[in-house]
Amino acid sequence: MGACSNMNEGHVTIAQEGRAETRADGPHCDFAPRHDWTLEEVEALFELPFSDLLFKAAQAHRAWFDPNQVQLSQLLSIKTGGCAENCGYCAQSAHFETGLNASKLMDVAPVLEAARAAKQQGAQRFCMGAAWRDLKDRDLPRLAEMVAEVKALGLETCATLGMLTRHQAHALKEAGLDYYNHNLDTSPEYYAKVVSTRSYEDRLETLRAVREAGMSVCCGGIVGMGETRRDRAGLLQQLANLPDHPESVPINELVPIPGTPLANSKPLDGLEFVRTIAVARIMCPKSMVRIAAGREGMSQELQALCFHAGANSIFIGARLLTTSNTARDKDAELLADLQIRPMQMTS
Ligand code: SAM
Ligand code: DTB
Ligand code: SF4
Repeated sequence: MGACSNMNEGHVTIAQEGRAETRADGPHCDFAPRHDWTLEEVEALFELPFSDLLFKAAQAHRAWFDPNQVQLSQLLSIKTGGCAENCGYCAQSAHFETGLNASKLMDVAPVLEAARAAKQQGAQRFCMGAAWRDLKDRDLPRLAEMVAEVKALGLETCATLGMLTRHQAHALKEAGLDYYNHNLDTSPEYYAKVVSTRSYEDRLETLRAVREAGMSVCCGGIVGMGETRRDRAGLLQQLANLPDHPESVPINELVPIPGTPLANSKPLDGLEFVRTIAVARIMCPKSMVRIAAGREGMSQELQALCFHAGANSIFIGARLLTTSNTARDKDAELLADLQIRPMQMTS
């Protein structure tokens, strides 16, 4: 990563895993990141013939990454359920009867135990998720200790704790937090149909605080919530037109949770999921594009298409936050079949 290999001047040669590659950066790169996408342009990408779309996405992928490498993250729910927000997809909202047992913020020791196990299973990044509307200052000391100790294990650190103030973002960065996950979830137009206890602008404000504190951003969305293709295009337009592209873009497919308003949403067509991945790759060419929630329900062939369309990150481990994930040995088998290797991390 770091320089685009698809241009004609200003070449630099980098050695990667014993392979010399000619790569270059600069204004002439065909797949240079852009921040001025119109909705019509994004919709036009979605409407390309499938093979043309995948070819373009694969080119964008190869311009910035080794296409045979994948980044591996593992989640842990460090504070489950009882959340004050009413996100219509979420098992953890206190507004819906989902049968989930709420729990308090975990102590540092069991979190570290889970992080060690995740590292042993091959995780490169450990993501700590809390079902909070916003972070309370009283929880900061424990979180800071948690983050510092997870980082000391040699893992990248990520957290998703709801809305943050500027000083909280700085404190987390100080503690060693590398990434903050905060999703825009869908288009600005569809957002109010999914959640009414916070606004799109609230989300953008936290993303600004995270950036200002110097952390990397993990920001994506959910598909399969009954939104239109135009909404999916609108989400990707918002993500790509941020001042800086999120370093990680998780694309979640809705995991239907009985008891939530979206429990009976019509499942998204698999090929439309692949198209969404491909468009995300083209629009955010330097980002890690993650097949996030919903992967357990996808065939090996569908996942292979997603990788071909430019996905280069997954969640590993038996659990996401409250729902199950593909078994580790099944993932190991898939990656071996596709000859995709874990990415070499630089930090
Ligand atoms: N409370 C924090 C927040 O909302 O930012 C962090 C946790 S929240 C569970 C993180 C993300 O997980 C959501 O923004 C959403 O994109 C995704 N998510 C939650 N429930 C999901 C579900 N049932 N299916 C797919 N994705 C889901
Ligand atoms: C993200 O985009 N997806 C993850 C992570 N960021 C926090 C969460 C997925 C949750 C899936 C439903 C559950 O397990 O509760
Ligand atoms: Fe709370 Fe996050 Fe779930 Fe929304 S998505 S209900 S904020 S835990």
